[in-house]
Order: sequence, then structure tokens, then C-alpha cells
Amino acid sequence: PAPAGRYATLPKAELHLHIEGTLEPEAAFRMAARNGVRLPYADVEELRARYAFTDLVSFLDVYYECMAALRTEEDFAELCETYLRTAVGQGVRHVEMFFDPQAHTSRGVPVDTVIDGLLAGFARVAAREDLTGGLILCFLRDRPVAEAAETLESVRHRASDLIGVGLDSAEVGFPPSLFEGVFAAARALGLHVVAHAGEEGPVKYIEQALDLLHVERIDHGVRCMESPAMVARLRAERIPLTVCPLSNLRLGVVSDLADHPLPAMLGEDLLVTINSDDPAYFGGYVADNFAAVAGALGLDEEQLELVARNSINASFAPAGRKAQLL
Ligand code: ES4
Ligand code: ZN
Repeated sequence: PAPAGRYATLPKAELHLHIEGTLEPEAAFRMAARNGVRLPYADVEELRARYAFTDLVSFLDVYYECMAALRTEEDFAELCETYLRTAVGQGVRHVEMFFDPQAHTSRGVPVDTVIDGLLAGFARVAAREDLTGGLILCFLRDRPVAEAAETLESVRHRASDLIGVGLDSAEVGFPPSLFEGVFAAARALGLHVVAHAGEEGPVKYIEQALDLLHVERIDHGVRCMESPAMVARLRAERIPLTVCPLSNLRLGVVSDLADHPLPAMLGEDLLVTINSDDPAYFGGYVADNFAAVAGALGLDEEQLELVARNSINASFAPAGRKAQLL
């Protein structure tokens, strides 16, 4: 991608970021070595060679494999701290980061280890920088609903350490409707709710996320452009969409960045934000995503400033914090 350049100075919120997707190959090997874990790649080069993804699932295979390196509270703290330092350097002033507890508890890492580590890493950076935000717990939609329900129960005692819940992993074949009960329980705990929908999955999944899960934002949502009725609804209801251009390119959601629907979405007056998704895997952090779309799609300064403002407005930050950042 084009260098982050001046987009790094636009104050922005990052709303679609999987913290496990910030694990760079060098850090994965370093943590694996100190934890006595063997990654299924000979070295960093062999791992990077696996980054030739063809779709979401081909990426998720590598993403879950690399997580084996993460075992201790300090691993999660360092992961979070490293990402946040990079993000601050890219103009991020507020982050609502996703994490995937089931990908860790299934390997014997307690959920409290994950949360404590991430919060410790966050505190290290927030102590020195103008940075706010927190954690969004994502349920893995391609695992049993009962497991998602157990995961929510396991964090009930520390709901105040979370901003909200989300829904991620392999989308097609795992509709939001499956998680209606789990999301109702999360909302009853006072948690915010978001869901990935319309990345690879159909418009129907966006509709279910809105009507059945009552989500406040749609993650990705790019396939809404196939339905004028859905576009009209998202516009009227001011539902934010957390779009991830370099992710869409690397996972084949678009075959060329020049074909990305982002300009059309802005043209429809949708509340679009730009985010990095899994920056270690997709070739760029958030300002790199801004620079890439500026280059490939010819978005002008005014449009990119609007997108940055959208991210602050679409965040769950308190009104006073939003006013400070706008
Ligand atoms: C993800 Cl790009 C994407 N989509 C769905 N689930 C995910 N988990 C991590 N990255
Ligand atoms: Zn995502």
C-alpha cells in the first residue's frame, strides 16, 4: 500500500480490529519459543508464504494456527501494547478492539488471562498517550451456539471490563439468527452489540443482524450494495459500517482495490468508517488503509476527513470524549 503519510495525523477511532490479527510473524515466533510451543512453519519466511489467501476461511486457518504462540497474560499484554503504539502513530485516539476468547479457552488459556493481559497492555499505552477505548468480545459463529453462551456466562462477573460483544469467524452457513438468544443475554448485561455481516455472507445476514441481534454497527457490510432497500435502511437508521479495504482485497471480497464499493457507499450517504481488521496479515494498519483507498479510489481530503469523523461518531465513546476528538 501507499505510505500512511498525512492520513496518520487525522484523529480517528479504530472500530474493527482483531487484536489477534495484529500478531506479526516475528512476535509469533518469539512468543512461541519462550512458551515452548512449536508453530507449524519452519520460520518467518515460511509463515509469510502462507499469507497468499484466497478467501476468509483460508485466512482464518493461518490466523488460528498462529494464536498457539499466545499463552500467558504477558503475551496478551505485549500484543496489545505493540498494536496500540503502532495505532497511536497512525492517528488512532480511540480503539474498540475485538478479541476471540474461544480461540484461547479451547487451547486451555483461561479467559481471565486473556482479558487481564489485554487490559494491562491497554493501560500501559493509555497512561502515556491520548488514547481511550476497550474490548469487544467476539463469539466464533462457526462453533456451537452453546459454546458462545458458555463464553458469555464465563465473563458475566466482569462485564464492566467489556464494551460489548461481536460475532466473527467463518460467515457463510452461520447466520446471525443462530445467536439471537446469546445476543439478547449480552444486551441484558448492558453490553453494546455489533456483528460481522455481509463480508462474504448475503444481505439476509445484515438484515438478521439488525432485526434479530439488534446490532448497533455492522462490521464489513459491503454486500449491502447489492440491495437498494438495505442501503436505504442503513442510511435512514444511521447504522455505521466498519469497512476494511485491505482486508477485502486480500480475502478476495474485491478483486482489485479500484473496484471497492467504498466510494459508492459514501455516495449513498452511508456512515462508513475505514479500519484495518487484521493488519499483521493484510498488509497495513489503519492509516495505510486510508492511504490505499486514497490512491486506488481517488478519494479526496474532504472525504477522508469525513470518514475519520464518522469513526469517532460511530464509536461507543462517551459524548464528552467524542466532542474532544471531533
Ligand atoms: C476476521 Cl476479516 C474477518 N472476518 C471474520 N472473522 C474474522 N476474525 C478475524 N478476522
Ligand atoms: Zn473482522
